Order: sequence, then C-alpha cells, then structure tokens
Amino acid sequence: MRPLEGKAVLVTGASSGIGRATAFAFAGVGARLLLCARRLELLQEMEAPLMAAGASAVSSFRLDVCDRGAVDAAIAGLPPEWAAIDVLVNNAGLSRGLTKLYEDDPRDWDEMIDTNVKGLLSVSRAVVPGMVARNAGHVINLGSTAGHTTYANGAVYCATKAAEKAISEGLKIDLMGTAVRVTSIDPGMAETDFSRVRFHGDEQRAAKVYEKITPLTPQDIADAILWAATRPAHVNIHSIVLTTIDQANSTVFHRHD
Ligand code: NDP
Ligand code: 8X3
Repeated sequence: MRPLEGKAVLVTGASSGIGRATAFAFAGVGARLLLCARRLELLQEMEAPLMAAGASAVSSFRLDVCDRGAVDAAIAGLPPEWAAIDVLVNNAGLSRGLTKLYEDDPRDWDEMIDTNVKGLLSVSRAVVPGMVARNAGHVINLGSTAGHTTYANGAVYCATKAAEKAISEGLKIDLMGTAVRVTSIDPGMAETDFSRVRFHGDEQRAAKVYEKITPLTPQDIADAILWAATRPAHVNIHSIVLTTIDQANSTVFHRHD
C-alpha cells in the first residue's frame, strides 16, 4: 500500500538542501512532484534523477515566494493535471546574518521576513482554498528549533520561525471541520547551504558552524516529513522537533573530536 502514489506534492525551495531531499523522498513513494524555487536550472537537472527514483511525474517552475503576484499567478495557472495539490511542503526559507539586532542590516530582516513568513503565507493562501474545497490535503511547514528558543545574534531569524509555529497552529485551528492536515517540522542544525546563505557565501565561516558536530542531514528531515505525510488520514502530526544527538536545543551543543 503506497498512500502517496500518484499524489501531487508541491515543494517550495526544492533546488537545495531539505527541499531537494524531500523531493527525492516523495519520489521514492511514487508521488507526482511539483517543484519550485528561483534557480529553475537546478530543478530541471533533478527531473530525470527524480523519475529514476520512482516519481510518477515531475514538473518544475521558477518561483520567488516573496512575489505574491507571481505566487498567485503560478498556482492559478497550473494545468488541470497539477491543479489539485495533495501535499504542500512550505520549505523555501533562509537566514541572513548573525549579528546583534541593533547592528543588523535591515535588508536582511526584510529578506528573512518576506521569505520565511510572508512567502509561506502567500503560498498557503493560494493553495489551501483548493484543499478545503476538496476536503483533503496536508500542509507541512518548515519550522526550526530556532522558533522554540531564541539564540544570540539570531533574533529576526528566530522570530520568523516563531511566526511559522504560530501560523501552523493558527491554520490548524482555522481548518477544524475539514480533513486538511497541518504539520510543523522543526529541525535543529542540518548541513545544507543554509549557513553559506546566512554568511553571504563565506564558506569558511559556514563550515565552522558544523565543526566537531555530527549535524542532521537533509535526508533525516525528509524522512520526518514523509513519515508525517504517510500517517492514516485521521491522524494529524502537529509538530516534530528533531536534532542531531549533539544538540539539546537551539543554544546547547556538544562539540567533540
Ligand atoms: P538551503 O539554502 O539549502 O535551501 C533553501 C531553499 O529555499 C533553496 O532551494 C532556495 O532556492 C529556496 N528559497 C530561498 N528563498 C526563496 C525564495 N524567495 N523563493 C523560492 N525559494 C526560495 O537551506 P535548507 O535546506 O537548510 O533550508 C530549507 C528550510 O529549512 C528553510 O525554511 C530553513 O529555515 C529550514 N531549516 C533549516 C535548518 C538547517 O539547519 N539547515 C534547520 C531548521 C530549519 P533558490 O535559491 O533556488 O530560490
Ligand atoms: C536552522 C537551525 O539553529 O541554525 O533553523 O537556526 S539554526
């Protein structure tokens, strides 16, 4: 029994890291994959490997989730065979900078809030009405341990993930009486392009984040996403918090040789 066989799964930010691993996890159970990100060329390179991994179909499109008009147009313009989205994985997100709030570059705040909060809201606003109309669907949002405990120099990134937690809880309440499910997946440190993006391409500084720690892999998180999506239809997994064994919460780590 493969409950997601042929189901349409939209993954935002599928060109890298957790989104990319999630696409491969859903491919492995025969889903139909609708992938978006700004770097369309990376998505297109994934299409053949995803089909080889078992996807029923793959379709990719360029999308900046910060552009609400583009989000609305992309979802409204989906061809009929893709229009009914069964699972939405709101994964697109980023951090920018790791400095004291009163010394931050406000442009970094805008980028994080526009992507992690407003982008997630825009995609949800465009997709969830169809799920309600069909009385079926699952919204899976990427939160973080950063949304549970604020860490030094990360106030705004942590605030975006605290917002994600509140939005996931609120959406679940608003969907009461429907069969649409909402899950927040809240990982700790995972090695992806996340730190490279945070430090604007500074590879050395990014590598230091994972020094002497065994981080989560993107596949670990994709496993949790797939598990939540494959529970029986009456089971709603509200949240999953997962960290490497070397992390207790967003501020306590064990670094070892
Ligand atoms: P990556 O940098 O590897 O991937 C981020 C993805 O988001 C990319 O595919 C990128 O695609 C996409 N993205 C960023 N901005 C936009 C945008 N405006 N529009 C569309 N897509 C966008 O990082 P991760 O895989 O680690 O991050 C994925 C999610 O997981 C984020 O929400 C992050 O906050 C969260 N997370 C990460 C953790 C970690 O330690 N790595 C832990 C907890 C949560 P492109 O650039 O092509 O647009
Ligand atoms: C990503 C994990 O701890 O680097 O959300 O913020 S952390």
